[in-house]
Amino acid sequence: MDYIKEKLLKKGDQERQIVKKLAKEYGDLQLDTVSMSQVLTGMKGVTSLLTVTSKLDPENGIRFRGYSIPELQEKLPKLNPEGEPLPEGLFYLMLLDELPSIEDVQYLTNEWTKRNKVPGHVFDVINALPPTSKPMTQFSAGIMAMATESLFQKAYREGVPKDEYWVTTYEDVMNLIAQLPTIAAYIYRRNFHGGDIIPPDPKLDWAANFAHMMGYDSEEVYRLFRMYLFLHADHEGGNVSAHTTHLVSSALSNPFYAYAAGMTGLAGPLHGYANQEVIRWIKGMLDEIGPCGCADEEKEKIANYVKNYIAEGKVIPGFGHAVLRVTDPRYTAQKKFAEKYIKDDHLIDVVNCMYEVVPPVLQSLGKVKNPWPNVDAYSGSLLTHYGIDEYFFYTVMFGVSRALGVLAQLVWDRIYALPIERPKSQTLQWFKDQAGI
Ligand code: FCX
Repeated sequence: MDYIKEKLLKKGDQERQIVKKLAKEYGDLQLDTVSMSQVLTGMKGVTSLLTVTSKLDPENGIRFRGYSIPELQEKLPKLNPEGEPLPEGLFYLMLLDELPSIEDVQYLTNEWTKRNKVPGHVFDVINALPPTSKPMTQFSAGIMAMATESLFQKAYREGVPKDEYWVTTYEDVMNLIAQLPTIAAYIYRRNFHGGDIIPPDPKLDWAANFAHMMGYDSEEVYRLFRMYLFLHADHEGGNVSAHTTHLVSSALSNPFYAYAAGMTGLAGPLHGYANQEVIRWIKGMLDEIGPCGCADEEKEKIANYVKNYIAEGKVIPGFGHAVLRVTDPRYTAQKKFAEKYIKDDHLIDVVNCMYEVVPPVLQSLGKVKNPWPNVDAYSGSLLTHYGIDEYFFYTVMFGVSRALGVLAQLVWDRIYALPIERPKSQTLQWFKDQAGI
């Protein structure tokens, strides 16, 4: 048994007992109350999920197992002191609740390299779709096709005891994460580089290899990918991609089905699709108002464009959040990356200018709870700077990163032996009755 599994076994046994005890002995403890408004506006703030990998604070942003982004930029292993942390380290932390050493991170890099061979039929499934189909359609289909390899599904059919479900879940999760960059890069090269596929380089770490297979081989791009795949990995349990993965897996669907379902949720414009929408939106704006800096009259032009766009009933991608009430620390981390590595980039200047223009416009509407930029406002401009300007692909990259968090959590869902999820729904008549109308 590998040492990560041994650690999981030890820690998992203890925590499983705690979860069982809480459910049995404290089952009647009231944790929250639910208002009419919460139910009818997306259940925001209703405590109803157990997620151990990360927790989102509205004022301070995400903490992974208690650590903020700046703390992890300090503490997680890097390949060079001034570089970005390796996403392998974040996965280790989310999975084991322990800061990894560089050896732990290298173990994961090697393990994912060993497991990264994608079955041929997955590419056949992707190839069966027209190249014009959206990258997220191809990505989800590819993940579904990988389910033929699910060890959890096989073990379940063979009647393995419930307490051991997590063992094959862990194997599926490790295989999935190992193979996702290859699948994603395949879709990228198929769609945008005439199918000229680049094989993985066993000498590279997980993120750098992804960049390499997409065709980008500079140290700065490797660093960008390490940061990108670190920042998008998890945002506690209630967001659409995490919650969907968790919900589907609660029916004991295999990890491939569960994660594919999460990815179809990520593909929504209010969630991960905003990652690509931002660049499409900015390009549309620049086509209309022309190239612009951030002088007062240019700010006014941007503000008018924003106001007109909202007046058409549309949202400004990259701004707002269901939980956050401040500028997303993931935005700030990317801005710092730009300041460190990039000089004179028009698109990045426009993104920076939007930070000054958009929030006051959103505030003036009087209904937007968070006018500040989120993670998606910055990422596309960084990728575009390095030549990755096929913005229709960005959500696939987000998806590769999101696997780290939602799949680490899935292992814990199985360790805790969480049951099938089944909240109560009511009819409109019932809601009217509650209100007495
Ligand atoms: N532009 C214009 N209007 C906005 C807005 C924005 N960026 N953000 C919120 N609003 C509007 C909402 O549409 C809603 O209007 P309505 O009452 O007429 O329907 C009102 O403000 C209240 O919404 P609010 O409670 O502030 O926000 P929600 O929790 O409902 O939604 C999201 C949060 C993120 C979906 C919303 O801010 C939005 O649509 N943002 C743009 C898309 C985006 O960037 N999504 C990515 C978010 C995130 F990073 C992720 O999950 O990946």
